[in-house]
Amino acid sequence: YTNLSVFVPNPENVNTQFCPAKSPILVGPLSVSFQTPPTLKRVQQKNRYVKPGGYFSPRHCFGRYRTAVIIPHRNREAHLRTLLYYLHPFLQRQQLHYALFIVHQAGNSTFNRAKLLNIGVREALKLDEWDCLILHDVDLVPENDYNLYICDEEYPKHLASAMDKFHYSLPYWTYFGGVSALTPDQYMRINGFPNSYWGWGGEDDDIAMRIRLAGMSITRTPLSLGRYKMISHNRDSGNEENSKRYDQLGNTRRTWREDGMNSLDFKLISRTRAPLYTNITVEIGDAP
Ligand code: UDH
Repeated sequence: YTNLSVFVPNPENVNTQFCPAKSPILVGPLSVSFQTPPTLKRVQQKNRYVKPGGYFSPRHCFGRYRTAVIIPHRNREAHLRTLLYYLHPFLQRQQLHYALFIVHQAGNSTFNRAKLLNIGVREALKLDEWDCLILHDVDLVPENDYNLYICDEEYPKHLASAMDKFHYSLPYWTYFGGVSALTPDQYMRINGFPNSYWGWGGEDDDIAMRIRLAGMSITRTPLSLGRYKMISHNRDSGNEENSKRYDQLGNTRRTWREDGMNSLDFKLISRTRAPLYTNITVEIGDAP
């Protein structure tokens, strides 16, 4: 990790012009189906311009946007392979400079999605300058590549506005779960995500509240484009429902300034460049 930035201009790239503002190679609606998950080798073969660590730069023009996709993960290898299979080509068609970061929670303590995302942001920002941070569940596959993985300069953006499990509409008006996009500046303005939601639920509503408390609004991909298929699964062991979440949400306006990026504490076990993503394995402690 001495030479941190991978975004040097592609030496094969004779054209130093910026990519067009609108990628000409988007296809719109995609057909997504979950049968046997592909092997990593197959995903690699289909994405031969992806560099170690899951980095990509467009080959025939200079990408306008640098996007880091951060995925919280534990024990969902088959979902991860499926997501990689669909997401790499999707991002390449959007002509982004991008990289994928998998933040892997080590051990068997209670899962903590939001804390893993904070860690992913901290580590990704050490490696490169990013215009946009995409916080992405492992089991959600986008169904339309006009749903651009770039940030809105003014407000945090919710990308998974129409999931199949919610009948392709929002479950409620302030919903901010699944896949979202914040600039590093927006992320820091809300002090990142809460570290204190252990187990399933509540952290996405806390984030939505932070956005409002920091004086911003939520913007969204239109429902016609923000369509996602969820790979169906049962609730994971180690990610039981967080029964404290309603109490916690009642306190967010008092806690958000102290609980977040400025109180983030974890132990980095390893950071490695796998062929299709950067893997960050961490110990994050356990619920109090
Ligand atoms: N995650 C993991 N491993 C876990 C738990 C969560 O990787 O053990 C990550 C993964 O990225 C996942 C995200 O955290 O996409 C969110 O967790 P989730 O998928 O459990 O949450 P969601 O609300 O599903 O999507 C709730 C499961 C309800 C099952 C109902 C059965 N019909």
